[in-house]
Amino acid sequence: MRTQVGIVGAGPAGLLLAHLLHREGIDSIVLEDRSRRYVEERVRAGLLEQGTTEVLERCDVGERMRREGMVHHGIELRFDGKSHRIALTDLTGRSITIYGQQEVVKDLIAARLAYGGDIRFEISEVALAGLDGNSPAIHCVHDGKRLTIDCDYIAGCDGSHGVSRGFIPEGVLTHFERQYPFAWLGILAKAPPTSPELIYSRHDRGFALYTMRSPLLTRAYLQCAPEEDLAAWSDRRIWDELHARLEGDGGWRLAEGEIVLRHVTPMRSYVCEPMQYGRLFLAGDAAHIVPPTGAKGLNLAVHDICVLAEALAASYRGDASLLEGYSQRCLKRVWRAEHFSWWMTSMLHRFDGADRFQEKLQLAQLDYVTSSRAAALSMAENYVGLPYEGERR
Ligand code: RFL
Ligand code: PHB
Repeated sequence: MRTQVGIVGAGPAGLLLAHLLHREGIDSIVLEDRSRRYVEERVRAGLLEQGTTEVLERCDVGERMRREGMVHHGIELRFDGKSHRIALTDLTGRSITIYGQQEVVKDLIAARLAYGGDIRFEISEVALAGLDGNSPAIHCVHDGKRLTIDCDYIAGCDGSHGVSRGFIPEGVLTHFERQYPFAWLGILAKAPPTSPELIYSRHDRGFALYTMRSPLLTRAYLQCAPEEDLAAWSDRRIWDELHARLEGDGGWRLAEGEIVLRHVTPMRSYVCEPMQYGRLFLAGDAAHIVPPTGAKGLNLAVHDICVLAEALAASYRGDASLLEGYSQRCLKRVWRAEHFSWWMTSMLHRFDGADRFQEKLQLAQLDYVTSSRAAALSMAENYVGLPYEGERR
């Protein structure tokens, strides 16, 4: 088999790349190791920057998002029992949208199938070959048969546990990494959100985040230990902890409901440089991870893909310079988001063993961000997403 671009992974990165390439008349095959149902039901991110929603709308996959997405103009930071609003739109002129990542994935799969695009689910044994030559290939097994797909280029969009990056020879990549001494226990509950905006709460019992998916679904996260045993968390314990960490003096109360999903997410920062080797280009979580406190992972993946799709299209028109500069162009935004995500994480979480001095520093920073317009603006412009290169505000 032959295609122009072989894409490993049908997460948001791989699916958006296939879609943008199709609009440029470039052929691709998407290879995914999970089932369609699994990827369409995997609950993860929910917060889309305005730049991300604009990309999805421009390429005609934003219609349902426009109808069902919840546009937000501010967030609340809560500490010392009090709430402080960061007026994102007043400060930056931009907004954010709550729309589940799995909904984005469903929309992209539907768009691809509608034009007869090739996506193969439940493939296994992916191996990449010939990356440093002119005709790389993907070997894999699909429906019990061995397949070889010859390509011009390969996109490694297979996330943080993917295999693509592992086919780059030893010594080529530099890895930058930070582990955090805590994780998030995430839930999805059939409970109507009682706050119109997201609440990020720094609390002596640990960080908590209150968010949502729809007028009927609450999503929430609690800081927990990295090796936390989910079995030790009854529904009652989860709700009690959310009440304790999120409800302040103002009288606001969250609503409880049936918990339909719970999971523990480790917190990690990671970047590999460069994000390319020969004819292989890594994008999204395959190349970099951020802790979810800044809500940047999916948004970064979308930016990588916009840069990559444009560069691939230019190379088919005879200009390979954008492809050569792919990694450099992405990494500028990646490192800004790495810093912002680390900064949000450090400011809002409880660090076991931290002394009173460190706690006072966290509170001083929160006080500054919520009382100085300059500091609030700096936080807000990072949170809503800095402009894409060449874009003006
Ligand atoms: P994905 O989504 O992990 O997709 C990779 C795909 O590759 C497949 N795969 C393979 N396929 C073939 N062969 C193999 N050997 C393969 N190995 C893996 C996988 O099955 C999968 O389908 O990566 P992608 O596309 O780069 O997208 C990245 C995002 O998923 C991720 O950054 C976000 O979910 C991060 N994130 C958030 N990002 C935001 O921008 N806003 C948020 O509000 C936000 N909240 C979150 C988050 C991530 C979270 N968790 C669970 C990590 C909240 C949480 C709790
Ligand atoms: C979410 O809605 O799942 C979400 C929102 C903001 C974050 C992380 C996750 O920082």
